[in-house]
Parts: sequence; structure tokens; C-alpha cells
Amino acid sequence: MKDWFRHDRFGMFVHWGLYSLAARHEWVKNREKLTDAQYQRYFDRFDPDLYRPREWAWAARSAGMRYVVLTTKHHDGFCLWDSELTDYTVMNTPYGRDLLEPFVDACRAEGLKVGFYHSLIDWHHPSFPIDGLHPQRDDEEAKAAPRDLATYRKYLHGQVRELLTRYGTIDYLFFDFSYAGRSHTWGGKGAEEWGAEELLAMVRELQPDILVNDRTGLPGDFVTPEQYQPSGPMTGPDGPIRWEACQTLNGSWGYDRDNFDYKSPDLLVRMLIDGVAKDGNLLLNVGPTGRGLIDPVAQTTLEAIGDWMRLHERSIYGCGASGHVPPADCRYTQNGNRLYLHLFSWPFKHVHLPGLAGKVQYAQLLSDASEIRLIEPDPERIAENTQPGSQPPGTLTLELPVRRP
Ligand code: FUL
Repeated sequence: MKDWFRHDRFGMFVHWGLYSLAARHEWVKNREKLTDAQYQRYFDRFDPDLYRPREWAWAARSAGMRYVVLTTKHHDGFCLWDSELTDYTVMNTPYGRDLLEPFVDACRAEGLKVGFYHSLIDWHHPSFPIDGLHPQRDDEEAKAAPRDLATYRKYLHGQVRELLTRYGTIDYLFFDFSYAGRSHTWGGKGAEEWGAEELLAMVRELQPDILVNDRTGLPGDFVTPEQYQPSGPMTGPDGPIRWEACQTLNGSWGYDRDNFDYKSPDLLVRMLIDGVAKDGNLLLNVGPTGRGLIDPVAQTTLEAIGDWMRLHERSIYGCGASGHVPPADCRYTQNGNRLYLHLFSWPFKHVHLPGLAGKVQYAQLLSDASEIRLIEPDPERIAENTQPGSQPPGTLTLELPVRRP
């Protein structure tokens, strides 16, 4: 059941909430130490009149993504659904309607798996401790007020219950905030503070087939390297570990109007390939605007990735790491006995594949199915040094078109 994740490889992350109106990073409340009263201006104006989740789902699907993960609640505590446990929800903004139901419906209509992101930390809840990462960290009066963590824990668990009981099958859950290398410890050990064991047990009971990440501080079904590519396949004591790199388009998860430091489609495609070559997934983020639109640069980027995927998806879906070692600046992805060679830079004519002599029956360009000539090592030519390049024995040579097709 959970194998869809390894098969599908590519998903869309959506960071969307009140911070999309500030339009300067999803941590704006924290970075600018905004009080609840100051942050309220976004709540009072949250009215995404152009919210059409079918358009998001279509954009994801056309880019070759197979699942979408939406922030149900980010660290600012704002809830995108009609929670019975707080008034701090979309229902009390000018928009006044649940955002998750149409999202879930849109994903299903496009045949996409449905994922929820949910923050374990909450800068709005009155019982959430004010630690060094809280926007009110310098407010001595607020810090002195008693805060009952058990109350917050109950709230957190209750909300997760709502999310997992109201919208049918949810395939994926991304809890934030503890994770290897940046474990969040507000006066405790993270996992204990938010009752991770109990929380995970509830999640598994409510949605037996769901995949959950490891950011509760306890092991989960997959790990989530953030904004970096791991150096290779991941393994643990019980064998291979599922992993998924989450990456931004421009360094910000939430809509960041003045930030044009976008990664190119070419780089993003290479990240996707690099991940699959290391047996991992890519969850690529978009931060829609406060009106609910994916901004034009992100849109164009997704379309360009989609163009590539249309011709090359066979080298992504169902593929994983290969036991063969690729030449420099190349990656292999493999599905059964099909080996896909990805060239990050295009050689002038020949590419040499150590260890593959005698092992390849046929080669073709994936983009146009045109045959690629195989040059098996010829001992005589090696002796005369007329074999293309002087390659070690066992090296297969491919003759490529001079111009990248
Ligand atoms: C981080 C969060 O703090 C970021 O805002 C973002 O949601 C990222 C995916 O996870 O830990």
C-alpha cells in the first residue's frame, strides 16, 4: 500500500496561510517578532478569492507530480479548516469557508495522493511554551505567564484527529518540527513534549495506510532532508529508509514577493534525478499568493519541469538507485533491467560507462527513442589506442549525437 511513495517519487508541497499576505517568508511573525495583535491584520484580510485547488492540482499533475501536501496549520497556528477546538481558523476570516475539503477533492479528482503538513509548534496557542524560537521570546511579561503544556498537547492531538477523520483517506502526513540535525527542545525532549508516541498511535489507528515522517522526534515511515540532497541512499538497522528531500523554489516556503532568486527548471530536474538515483523523492514547494494563485514564475517553472517529465518520466516513476557506478557528472536510475543514464553535462560525442561492457543489449535516447550506437571494447583497438578515449577494460562506450537533442 505504501509503495506508491517510492514509485511516484515526485510531489508538490504547498505552503499557504496568513503569511502569504505578508508575502515575506512564512516565518515573518517570528522574524519580525510580531505580536498576535500585529499579526491579526492578515487574519482580518484573509480572503483568497482566486482559490481554485483544481488549478493547483492540475499544475502539479502537469509537472509530473503525483502527490500534493498542504499546510493545514503552520507555526503561526492559523488553521485552514473548520476546527472545533479554536476560533483561529479560516472560518472567522473574511473568506469564511473550509479550505481543506476542496483541496482534498481537487487532488482526488486529478488522481493525486493527498498529504497534510501539520506544525507541532504553535505561536498562537496560549498554552504553547515561549521558548527561544517563539516570536514573543523577548516579552518578559508573556514569558512569566503560566503555560500548561498538557493543554496544548490535547489541542494538538484533537486537531490531528479532526484532520484524519473528516476528509476520507489521507495518504501522507508531514509533522513539523523535530528532525535529525535540528531537534526542537523547548525545555524538554520534543517527542515527549508533544506526546509523539500517543499521537502516532492515534494517527495509525485512524489512517492505517498513511505515511508519516519522523519530525515528531520518533522514527516514522520516511525522513525529510530539508533543502539539501543526501549523499546517497539511506539505510538504517532494518534496511533501506524511505526519504524525501523537500526543496523550495527560491529559499522561502511561503509566498515571498520580492525574492526572485529562483532555481532554474534545469537545476530542479537535476535535483529530482539526483534524488531518484539515491533512492529518494522530491517534494517541491510552491507558495501561492494571498489570493490563492501560484505566482507566474513558479507556474512557468512547473510547466518547464512538466515538459521534461513528459519525455522522461519513465526514468523517474518506479525507478530507484542502481548498483552501477555512473561516470562523472552523470546519474543512473534503474527500474528492473532498464538502466537510465542521465547526463548533467553533454559530452561532445562519446560517453564511457565503466563496468557495462557486454551487459547492454540496446540503447536509445529516451526523448525520441532514437537508437544509440554501442561501442564494445575491442582488444585490438585498445592495443592500437584507437578505441574512443582510452578506457579501462570493461568499459562500454555510447556514441551520442553531438548536439543535445
Ligand atoms: C521547517 C519550517 O520551519 C519551515 O517553515 C517549512 O515549513 C519547512 C518545510 O519545515 O522546519
